[in-house]
Amino acid sequence: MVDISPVAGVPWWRSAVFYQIYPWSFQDSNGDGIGDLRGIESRLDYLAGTPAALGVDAIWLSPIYPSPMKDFGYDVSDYCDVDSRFGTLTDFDSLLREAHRRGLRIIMDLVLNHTSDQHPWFLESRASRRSAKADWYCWADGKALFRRPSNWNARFGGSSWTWDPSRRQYYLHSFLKEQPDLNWQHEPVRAAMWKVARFWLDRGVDGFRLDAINWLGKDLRWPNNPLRFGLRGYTRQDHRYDRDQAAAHEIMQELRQLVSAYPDAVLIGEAAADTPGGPAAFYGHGGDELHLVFDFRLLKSPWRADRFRRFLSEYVPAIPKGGWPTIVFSNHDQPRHIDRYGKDGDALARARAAALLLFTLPGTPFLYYGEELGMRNARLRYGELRDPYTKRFWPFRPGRDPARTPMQWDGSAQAGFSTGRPWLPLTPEYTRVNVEREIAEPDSLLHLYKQLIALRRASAALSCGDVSLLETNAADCLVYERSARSADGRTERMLIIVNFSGRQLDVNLPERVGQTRLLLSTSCYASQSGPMGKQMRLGPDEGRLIQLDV
Ligand code: TEU
Ligand code: CA
Repeated sequence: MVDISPVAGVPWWRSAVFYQIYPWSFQDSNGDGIGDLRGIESRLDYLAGTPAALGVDAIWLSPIYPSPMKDFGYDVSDYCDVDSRFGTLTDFDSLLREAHRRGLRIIMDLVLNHTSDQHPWFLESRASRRSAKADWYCWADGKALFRRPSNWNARFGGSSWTWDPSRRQYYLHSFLKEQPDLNWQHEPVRAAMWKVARFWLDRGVDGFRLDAINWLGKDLRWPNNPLRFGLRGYTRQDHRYDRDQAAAHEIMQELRQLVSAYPDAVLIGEAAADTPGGPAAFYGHGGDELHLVFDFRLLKSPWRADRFRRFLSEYVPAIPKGGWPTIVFSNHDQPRHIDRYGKDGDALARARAAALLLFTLPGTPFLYYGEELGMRNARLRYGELRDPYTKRFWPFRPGRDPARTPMQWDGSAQAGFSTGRPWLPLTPEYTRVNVEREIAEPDSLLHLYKQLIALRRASAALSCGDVSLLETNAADCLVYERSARSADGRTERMLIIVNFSGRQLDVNLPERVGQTRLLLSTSCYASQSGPMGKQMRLGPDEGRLIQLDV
């Protein structure tokens, strides 16, 4: 058994289900084709607080701050306000109040590594080498005439250095050139950003998702990155010096200290999957950094039992004591998992089995809006694209716009998202794949999500129990047990079996599993729930949730 959590006194974010809202795309309230805060507020009943609701516990809002939107909000020009496209601070307070009234928490997205080039801090910093904010960003002289300070490449293509004619120096940008990197070794930068964190915590938000934290530590002497084999600029170098330096951990420790004054606030970090030590490094030692860290190795994995097995046998045990895993299959940066898993098989069957994994693997699940419906990646023409990263690598990389299309509420024009023309097109499936339709269909993916969330909520074993991996005869099946001792001293045990193959499989369970009772099958064709034996036949891509010792 991997002991990963005490059952009693579990902090809310360990047993919670998070729902990521991409503000551009959830609900438009004023017909301009762009989602907004009033729109989100009008849809809260869908998420929580009523018996019909999905039943999630917290919303992660991708950035809503004023922004030139070069990176759709991840280029912030004012950290303490709301972009006028999305509404006002008053709208935000109202949204937070209404969410809290339903027992729904809200966490903000905090972009620490960089600001927009239109942020007043950068405007001042770039104005002159003698300005009060001269050292707030990463400025450097060229190595020689017309030579950049280093060979560093930006995540979104091209060099990380751009020449600024007014300062006659280069500035560093790890992403777009409109996203200059802050200098975190400069104390006033930290003080300013911690003031931002307090601004939102004092307003009542429940924590932060921290953007791109492994970029915070870099070598300010700008040594060249060693080269390696790769297909394009960014992967052709080993990012030894432009990210992943130890300084990021100090910064996280400082933030954790600050947040400890707000006992219920959660810190969730986004670190690239290939950061040294893996994402687990950001839990710190003895719980002195982040509460949760995204693990993108599942987010990038195909539909294969061995990959998910590795999650249980390697990734989870690597998490230091006091840490807790996250389960995330989709987000705003990657193609939706229904298409990733379904590439060479039955997409819907796999999305259903994946839902079982999402809510029963040990860790805090993160849903990306619309995945509960089975929303697909949109096939967009070049002229329809909005995201500069997607445009730059189109059509060679799938990019991000295909997973950012408007939420599909119903079968009417614009899917109930807007009365105007949406900022990105709807997926063509929306007349079939939408909330209204799936509420009416008992076998829908939406109902399965709801059912699983409810089962998870009622079960200490599923929400925060221990986990152990079971070996069986079937390598294409993942079999694991979750267990927890309840207050009356009884042990609750749940068995999860997922068939990752597109074929029927016979699985022999070890004798020691005891009595079994089927609680749920992800297959629409499966037989009724009830008692079952040690040998079972699973349908293609079928997942089962089984109660033990009943
Ligand atoms: O992403 C950081 C990150 O790791 C990206 O390189 C990601 O892999 C990329 O989007 C390719 O799919 C965060 C945000 O999630 C992303 O939306 C922002 O664009 C980026 O930071 C810059 O703020
Ligand atoms: Ca709007």
